Amino acid sequence: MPAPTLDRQPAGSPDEAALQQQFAATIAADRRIEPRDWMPEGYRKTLVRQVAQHAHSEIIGMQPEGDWLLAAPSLRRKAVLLAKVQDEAGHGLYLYSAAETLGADRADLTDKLIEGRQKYSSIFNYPTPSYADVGVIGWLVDGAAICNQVPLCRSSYGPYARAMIRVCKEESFHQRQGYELLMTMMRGTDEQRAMVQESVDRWWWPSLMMFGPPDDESPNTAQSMAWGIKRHTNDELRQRFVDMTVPQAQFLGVTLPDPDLAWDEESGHWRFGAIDWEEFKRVLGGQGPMNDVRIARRRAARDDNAWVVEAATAHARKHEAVPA
Ligand code: FAQ
Repeated sequence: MPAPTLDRQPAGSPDEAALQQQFAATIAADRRIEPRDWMPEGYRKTLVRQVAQHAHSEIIGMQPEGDWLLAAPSLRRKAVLLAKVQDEAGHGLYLYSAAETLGADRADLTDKLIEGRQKYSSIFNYPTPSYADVGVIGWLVDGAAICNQVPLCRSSYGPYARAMIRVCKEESFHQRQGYELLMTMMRGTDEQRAMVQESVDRWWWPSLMMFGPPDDESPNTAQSMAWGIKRHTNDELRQRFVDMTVPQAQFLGVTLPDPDLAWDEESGHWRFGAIDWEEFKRVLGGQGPMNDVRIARRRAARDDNAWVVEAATAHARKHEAVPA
């Protein structure tokens, strides 16, 4: 794919002020910015940061559930899980491709992830010791991802917004398969019901942290919203997720581990207790239960498979060199 022409302006092009004005008008009219369009460097950098973090999350996010592929309890469950984990690889590919339209290099982004210079979602630093975790990840983690990502289908950057449409369709399917798995377990034995509850107890609070820091501690939200990259604040989406999920928990028959969870008639929202932001900071700082394992595996995948990339690249070059 040719590199975008962000910095190259054709001779006789309007000066930067006019380009800036055109960009602002496109955003104000809620139209899309495309790779060929001029964009401020800050806009491009913010998108590369967010899209790369998102892509890394999808790829690292294959690991927690991937751990259950060989131990799924039936062929059907194994096939479903395999399809889901493959979908996550696909989401990573769409997102790395979107980042490439901004001039980023995928191999470079991967290096930055492995060196700790780019982030991935905090949620994937928690372990999956129980098979119920597969269902709870589908229900809560994919559920949170949907809340966060459906508005991104209207993001101002065209390739990101379009990638999100397909990602969201697949995430909805993931969420339903997780919920179906949990419903099946809840109809099973007391031991199975206890497994589901124990898993919900571990994943509930980390799922709320997925939406990012509270609005008054989120350095990027205001600018990202002004640029139409984000459409809602972190707290707005977190509240939307809680409101959506509480009735689902009631229907499932599990208790969410928050004694302060209460319906607020006046606002029409579920009020919830204080999130442990110190834990969030620890996980972001590399001190989560699984940070080291996740990055070590990603590093091994990059290094052990380098020969495949080399071979595929050599093959592609050979074909490029042969005239059609
Ligand atoms: N984890 O100023 P803000 C999925 C960072 S995909 C780690 O609020 P922003 C699918 C943030 O980057 C899940 N870091 O930042 C799946 C920033 O650091 P920086 C991923 C976090 O960007 C399901 C700093 O904190 N989804 O689950 C987190 O405006 C099941 C300050 O934060 C996306 O990436 C966090 N939770 O808002 C796969 C969606 N939160 O970069 C497998 C797209 C914040 O300045 C299985 N991203 N940080 O050093 C977004 O919507 C936004 O980037 C937010 C953060 C909302 C995540």
